[in-house]
Amino acid sequence: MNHDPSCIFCRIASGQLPSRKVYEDEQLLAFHDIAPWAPVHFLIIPKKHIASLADTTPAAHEALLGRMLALAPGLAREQGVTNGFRTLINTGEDGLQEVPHLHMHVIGGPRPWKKG
Ligand code: DGP
Repeated sequence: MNHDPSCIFCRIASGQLPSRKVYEDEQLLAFHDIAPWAPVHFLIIPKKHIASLADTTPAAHEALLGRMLALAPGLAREQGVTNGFRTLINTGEDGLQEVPHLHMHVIGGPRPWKKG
């Protein structure tokens, strides 16, 4: 499924719901987290609906996953991060994933901030 109308991040990706956008291209969207843990906290998502990292395979998703990770440092720099950042992908119920659309958190900025 490319677009799941019941998925909040699909609706953000399609512009049906607003977000504070950090980056967009044909495949990916990055936007600020609604409940930031740190001075900089944004999410990088594929526009296509993929429920979680557990729903990816190397054959089908290697390039997409690589692009998500590769975008993080430049976008973090553009958001003013100069001293390091965390990247985090929660996967599934035991992985504490709340929104069932694959997303990578990018979290940084001056500490202290809670680990989440
Ligand atoms: P996770 O636990 O990894 O599934 O984190 C989901 C994150 O998504 C959480 O940090 C809050 C954020 N979030 C949830 N709903 C919205 C929304 O409608 N807009 C934005 N910008 N972020 C959201």
